Amino acid sequence: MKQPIRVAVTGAAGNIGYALLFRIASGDCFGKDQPVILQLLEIPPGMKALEGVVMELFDAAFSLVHGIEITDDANVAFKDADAVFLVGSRPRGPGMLRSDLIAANGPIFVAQGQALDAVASRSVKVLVVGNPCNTNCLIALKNAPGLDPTCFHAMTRLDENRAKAQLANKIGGLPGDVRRMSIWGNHSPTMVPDYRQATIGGKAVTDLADAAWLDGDFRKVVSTRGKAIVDARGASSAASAASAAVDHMRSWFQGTDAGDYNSAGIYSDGSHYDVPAGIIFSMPVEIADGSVSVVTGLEIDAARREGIDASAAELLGERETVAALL
Ligand code: NAX
Repeated sequence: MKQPIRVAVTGAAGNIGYALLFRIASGDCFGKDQPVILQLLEIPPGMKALEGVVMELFDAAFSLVHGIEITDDANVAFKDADAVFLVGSRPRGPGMLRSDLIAANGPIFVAQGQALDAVASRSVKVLVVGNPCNTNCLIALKNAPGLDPTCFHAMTRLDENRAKAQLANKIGGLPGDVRRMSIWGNHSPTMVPDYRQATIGGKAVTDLADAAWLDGDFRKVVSTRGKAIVDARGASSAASAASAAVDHMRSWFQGTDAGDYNSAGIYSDGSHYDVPAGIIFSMPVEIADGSVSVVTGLEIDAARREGIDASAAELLGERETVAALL
């Protein structure tokens, strides 16, 4: 049996947390032979509910769970953590502007960035899920100067999964047959779902689906799916978000599949695809042995270029809004 790794989850009693913890505990994320110690963070009003979640984890009798700690102190939750899911934050409510959400959630990521800097493993992998996840990720990264910026990702895997499901449903086939489907930019309606290199069952998506649909409804459905779920469910995506977080962290720890890549919000150093430096921008990445590299040489046509530039402009604006927190 391997040595256990330490996995921290914030907002552990929330909707995403509830779906996520059981997937981690069952080995879906880190492997069926990888024990975990769960270090769960909540704010004081969430602690009682978290105790209930822990009772259920206990009752599920997962052999891979070698310990569970619960706390309302980030310095305890992140101590020696190898993997961290930053989920805890406020979801956007009805009528709430994106700028209101940034103002409400930004300070959380200052404190958590500082705690990661102080106590986490120096090779920690931090996935920011709480929205606005790109900018929250930037805040956490900037408040953890002792950690390499490559330790931080924002989650756009849910957008990638949504795109794969839409393509498979339209063309025929399984979502798992879709390869090389990229999401560029912000986890917001300005994201660019880029199907131009995508294949399904080895065949180019552009040969199988109508161009008007790909540039019309496909893009619209993928980029506004979060709102559609809220409208239908009365609550934001939870189980599908948890599933995407599992997929993202699994790829980060175990690598991307040969011949394929996945999307991740990473810290831009300005050297890829003319994306400005100093923002967290989703790009296609390949991962091997925990090392993440941007897929280079992809052709960007005029429509994608315009979308990428618009999403970068939005992220530069968000960075401006949180300048005092960086
Ligand atoms: P919930 O409100 O169900 O749960 C959030 C939990 O976080 C609560 O239990 C709350 O007590 C806790 N919390 C709040 N502040 C905290 C802090 N400072 N430290 C620790 N815990 C804290 O929301 P849920 O549905 O779980 O969503 C969580 C976040 O994920 C939201 O910001 C939401 O917008 C975001 N999402 C991100 C997605 C993505 O693809 N990146 C998709 C799904 C989701 O919208």
